Amino acid sequence: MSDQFSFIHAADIHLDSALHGLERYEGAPVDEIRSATRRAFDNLIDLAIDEEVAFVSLAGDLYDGDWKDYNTGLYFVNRMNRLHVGGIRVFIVAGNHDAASQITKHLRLPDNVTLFSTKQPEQVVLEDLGVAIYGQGFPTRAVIDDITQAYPQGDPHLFNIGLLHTCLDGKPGHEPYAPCTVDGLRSKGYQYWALGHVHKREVISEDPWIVFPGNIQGRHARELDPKGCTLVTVEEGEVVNVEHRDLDVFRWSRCELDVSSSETADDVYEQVPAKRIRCCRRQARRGSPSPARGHCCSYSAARKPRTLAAGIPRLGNRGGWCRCLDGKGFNENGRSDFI
Ligand SMILES: [Mn+2]
Repeated sequence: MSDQFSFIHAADIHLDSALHGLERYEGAPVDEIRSATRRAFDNLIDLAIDEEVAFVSLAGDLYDGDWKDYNTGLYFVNRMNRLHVGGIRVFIVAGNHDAASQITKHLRLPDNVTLFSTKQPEQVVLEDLGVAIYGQGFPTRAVIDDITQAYPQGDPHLFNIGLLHTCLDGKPGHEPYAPCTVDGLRSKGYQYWALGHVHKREVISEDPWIVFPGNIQGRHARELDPKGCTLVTVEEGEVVNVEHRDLDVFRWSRCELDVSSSETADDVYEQVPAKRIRCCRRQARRGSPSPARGHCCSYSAARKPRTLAAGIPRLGNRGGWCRCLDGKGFNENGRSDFI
């Protein structure tokens, strides 16, 4: 058994997903927005190689549904080959969005990639690391059963990882797919549950570790704040470090504006820069550009807009870009099935 290794846990990649509600605005950096999920995924590949992780686990929703064309698949295979060259294995379970993809089923992946069965849970043992990984993908878009009941018990001599796309015990705003319970997960005797489906990062438990890493790129104004993956370090069969690493290339943050003295949308607009910059500074993380040169290119015509969502693209000296929403908040163009 290897004394120490690390792995990446990511989920909800939604490759080539549109960033909803942005492209139609004049002045929006359309090309940057369109490629955001790929560039965030490139950051994940770079991180895996830089950190020399042993493997990458992807807990579902690799794609955003059926591809518009084959380029999405070719792109993904190309990046898997990069990991192959780096000696990094990849373990994937299909999520509800992947189940909708027909072309995916015919994709030839390099042999460093394991796509778990959608029929029953499978176990893969990595002898060199002393690791067992268990997973089952979604055969159809809506899985309503607790599929973890059929997951095997963990091997007490190995470091056990469960890979699962699930709503857990129900999260507001998320489709109730593959429900399960924390107690049910605990009962398996695994050391780490690598979950996907919920787009907001959350550590559910530390003993054992049960983690939603969130998605790697916010796709609309309801997917706020830094997005990325979880980097896990294991030593002598125990988790010794769990940290979030940002991967996003375009970020949403939320700023509250006092519009009590604003009569028109233009009045609100005038407030935006200073407020937005303060907010963005709070949000700023390594690698984020200063948003000071940004401009607000569009806002709703509501009389009393109360909410501003600022997208902070990493566009170097081209600055930031943001969008205002009306007082109804983040319901504009909402899709109930986006996750
Ligand atoms: Mn998802």
